This record gives sequence, structure tokens and C-alpha cells, in this order.
Amino acid sequence: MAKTLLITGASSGIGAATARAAAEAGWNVALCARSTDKLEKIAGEIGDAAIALPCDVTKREEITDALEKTAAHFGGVDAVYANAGMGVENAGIENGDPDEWHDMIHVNILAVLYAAHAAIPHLKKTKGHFVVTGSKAGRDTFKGSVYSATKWFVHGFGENLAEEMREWGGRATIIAPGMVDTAFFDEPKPTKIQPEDVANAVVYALAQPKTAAVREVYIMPND
Ligand code: NJP
Repeated sequence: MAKTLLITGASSGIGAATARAAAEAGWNVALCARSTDKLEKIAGEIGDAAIALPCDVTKREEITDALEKTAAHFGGVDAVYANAGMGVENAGIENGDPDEWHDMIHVNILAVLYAAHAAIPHLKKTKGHFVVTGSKAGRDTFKGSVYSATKWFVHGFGENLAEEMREWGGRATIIAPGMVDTAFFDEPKPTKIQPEDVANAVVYALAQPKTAAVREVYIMPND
């Protein structure tokens, strides 16, 4: 029977590419983001193996509900990819905007915790897998970057979660890309990592036998 993956931030970029790659690899995919029209278009392209579940990841009840609906629709949840994330317009601390930090921390940190908390009861049943999008920015120092600091959190949390999940046979993986050519940036970045490259890394981590827990995949552009 096909396994099921719920993806947040599935309406564009890395999440949309992962939905397509995972479906190609035989997974059912549940697509979560706020843009209903984009989700429905991607789900329509994939077909019966996909459902669109509009969801704001900063609202705990919405991600909890999306997981329940996924389990009801496909018969269970084998993996969750907490990928939704955002940056800020105003870089640095001195010139930063605390309101922007608040929104970013909600999406990049708290919503990852909400997704993990809501996912564990489902993943425990399947000895499943939690994947989260970290960053090169979460393994390196960037002058005054609060975004980078949110991704440092993701890396620390992902490692700690992996240790908790290991107790019952679950696995957790951090995907750490450098610059990816997505709507995250205003200008196209054709020589940088392509969203499909990151999607391949997610599918690789999910495809490993139970004896191998891929804890992190670190991908850099090669230009
Ligand atoms: O960017 P983009 P990426 N509730 O803007 C969703 C990390 N990363 O694919 O709600 C639910 O195309 C948003 O959907 P919508 C980055 O930090 C990137 O590059 O419809 N969903 C969209 O689907 C992030 O964690 C680079 O607006 C929410 C998605 O998030 C991940 O990669 C490098 C939401 C953003 O897609 C995917 O970003 C790196 C909410 N409240 C890490 N807020 C890079 N691009 O260079 C946002 O190291 N979304």
C-alpha cells in the first residue's frame, strides 16, 4: 500500500517540487499551505494520490485538522515534511522590524513545533518520519540575521526530535539547503539549487531502510 506524506508550504518552491517528486516515487501526498488555488492546481496535476488541505501552519487547530483529514483520507500518515517558512524584508538587528520577527518566528519555529506535536500521534502508529527544512543559514553565521537564528533553532530541534522519535522506531531528518531558486527571492536564481534538487533529497531520506536514519541532508549550489 502507498505511504502517505503531508507537506507544509506545498503551494510553491521546495514544497510543491517535493509533492511532485514524492508522488512520482509512489507516495500519497497531502498538500498544506494558505493558497487554496495553488494547492488545488498542484493536487489536480498529481491526481488521486494528492489532496489539497488549505492550512495556516501558525494555527494549531488547522495543522491538527489537516493531519486528521490526511489520516482519514489515505488511512494513515507515514511522514510529515514541515517545510513552510519565511524570511524578512528588513535585515539585521539594528534595522530589523520586531513585528516581522514575531511573524517569522511564529512560522519558522512555533509552527514547526505545532506540526511535530500534532504529527507524533500519527507517526507513532506508523513508526514514521518527520522531515523539516533547515538551512545553510542554520549551520553558519550571517551578520545580524534573525532568519538564520530561526534555522539554528530548527537544526537543534530536529536533532533533539530525532532522539525522541528513535525510542519508538521513528526518524527525523533536517534538510539544509543553500540558496534555492524559489519565490523566497524576488529575482530568479537559475544557477542556484533547484527546488527539484531539494525534493530529491527529501525522497532519498524517506526511502532509506529502517536501519538507516538520515539525520541531515546538506545541499549547496555548485556555481
Ligand atoms: O520558498 P517559497 P521556499 N501557513 O516562498 C508557505 C527554506 N529555505 O520553497 O501559505 C502555511 O516558494 C507558503 O505558502 P502560502 C525556507 O525558509 C529556502 O524556498 O500559500 N504555509 C509557501 O508554500 C522555507 O522553510 C531557501 O503562502 C505557509 C512556502 O511556505 C522552505 O525552504 C534556502 C505559511 C514558502 O515557499 C521553503 O521555502 C534555505 C503559513 N503561515 C531554506 N507561511 C531558499 N529558497 O534559498 C508561508 O536554506 N507558507
